[in-house]
Amino acid sequence: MKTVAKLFLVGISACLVIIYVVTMPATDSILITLRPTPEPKTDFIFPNPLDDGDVGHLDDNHIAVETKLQTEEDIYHDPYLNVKYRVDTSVVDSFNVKEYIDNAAHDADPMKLNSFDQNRSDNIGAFRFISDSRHWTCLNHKEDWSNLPATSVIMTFYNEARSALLRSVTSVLKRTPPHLLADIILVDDCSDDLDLGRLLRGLDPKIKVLRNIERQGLVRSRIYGALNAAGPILTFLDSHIECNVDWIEPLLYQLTQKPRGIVSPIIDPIKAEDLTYKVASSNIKGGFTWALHFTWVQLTAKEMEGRHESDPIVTPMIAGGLFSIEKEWFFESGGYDMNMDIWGGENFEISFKNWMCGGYLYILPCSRVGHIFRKKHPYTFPDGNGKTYSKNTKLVAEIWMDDYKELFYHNRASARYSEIGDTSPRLALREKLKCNNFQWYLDNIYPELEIPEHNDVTISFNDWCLDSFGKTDNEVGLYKCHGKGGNQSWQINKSKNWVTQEDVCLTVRNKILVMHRCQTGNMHQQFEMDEDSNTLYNSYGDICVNVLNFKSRVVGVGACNKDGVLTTKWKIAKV
Ligand code: UD2
Ligand code: MN
Repeated sequence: MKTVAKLFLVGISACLVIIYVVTMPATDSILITLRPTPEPKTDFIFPNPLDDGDVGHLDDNHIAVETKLQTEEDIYHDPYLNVKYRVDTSVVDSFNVKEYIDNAAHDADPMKLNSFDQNRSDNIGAFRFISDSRHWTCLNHKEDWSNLPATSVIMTFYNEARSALLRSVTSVLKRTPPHLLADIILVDDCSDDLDLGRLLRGLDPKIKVLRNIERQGLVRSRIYGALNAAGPILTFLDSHIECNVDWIEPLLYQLTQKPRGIVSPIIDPIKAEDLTYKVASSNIKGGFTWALHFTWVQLTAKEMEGRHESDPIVTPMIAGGLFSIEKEWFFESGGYDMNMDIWGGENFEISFKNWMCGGYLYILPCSRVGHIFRKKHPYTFPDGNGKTYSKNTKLVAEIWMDDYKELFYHNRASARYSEIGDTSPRLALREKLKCNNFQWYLDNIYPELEIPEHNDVTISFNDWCLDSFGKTDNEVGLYKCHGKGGNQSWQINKSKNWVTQEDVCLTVRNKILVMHRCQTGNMHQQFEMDEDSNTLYNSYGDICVNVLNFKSRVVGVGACNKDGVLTTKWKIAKV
């Protein structure tokens, strides 16, 4: 027993070290960037009256937990992905706020485990009053809220701080009229703390808890949640949020008016450092960069013309975490791409898909939900976060962005070499839904997005193209020109004399050519393109890029028009 316990401790410490090391260097590029939060304006009603909050009025009885061992029957087998999760059926019929919070994992540094101040979160407790951040005109709504459909709320979480998860769930219970709340599905994505989700069942009979047997990431977890949801509407929320007053009604009402689409609340930032609730502007929408990095952007002058602060915001993108959608439309439009792992990318796919395939995306300023925005991920990514983000966004680019995927590769070079598996089922979905193309989306939904000029070329000889085969440090060769760009698409950087595919450069290595990371000053990577003779000349070796053996498609370097060797005349053409 002792040895087992020791091993366990060693294991846990090793994990903590790994978590620390992996999360230390926050990769800024894959975090959501929020513009600086505007300070609350004077015309916001109830400006921050009771921000420090109270501990709520939940049942304070002692925990009476009788753990029933789960049997094989409780294990659900997902036919689609062959991944298992359990539905928690243990008896949990009461809940103790203090014990639940006190028994959470803690670290001496309160920012360490969650990337937000856990002590502060614990002190706030299960519930607090927050400022009603809506514009005052929202109170005069003219919509008929008497006949709205009920929603299921789906919250997936991985190693969430107990107090934050509890407050998220409590804010849903307290600020959603009971007849509009079908159930709350908590999906525990295999957190270390077995009781994190399970005990919350003691809060309310509407709470259902699923637990993944292996970590799946938020995409597959949300799908499991959706498959178990009873309501006709699905509302997805992160696990560190606080719903504000009347948050759900505007979302549900909009879906009764226009069922096929997605509605999001305005996401009010809760500061990670002190958990203060801030008010976000109602004049921003979701956008993105060509590296597929989510950004908030100001509404255009045209959109601001005659705009009222409570008008819906037509947005090219949703942030991704907080939104409502009809269950029927969610599944009919293909749910999520189940190939996406852990975190990231799914917000692009669901946004592009909705606009391109007959849906819409609105942000409704009269619905407000606070969310703790963090500066770095508090959790690990089994494959590393850069790699995972590249994979997920590459799936988006390959499936939804048509030729514009090249712009994505320009800006996220590493993605060119990510393995993404079979895209044909998602491409078939795009066919089936008779979706518009990406050009339509850009023209109609995001016309102000700047499209950098394409300067990609092919370099060919007798219809055989110079091809990197998508690999670094591997021999470059010839392949029949396919006209699709990709590994045959090159950029010629005249100032540095580089021939590149994003940040990898055509490089002379002995007599052959390989792709290697571009290095300023590396003479083996410098080629002059002579536009009269159409030759590629490396002055360092005084050599030219030549087809060495056309029959076996070998390319390499050799003397330039000397000693009877004929230098290859390349044809350069725009992709
Ligand atoms: C934003 C979204 C988030 C998601 C993400 C892109 C908001 C407010 N948040 O990032 O919902 O769309 O962009 O993917 O719009 N989680 C798991 N398993 C995991 C990792 C995360 O269940 O392996 C949970 C996590 O506990 C949280 C949710 O997924 O509840 C989103 O993760 P996050 O809060 O780290 O993402 P965030 O807000 O930075
Ligand atoms: Mn979040």
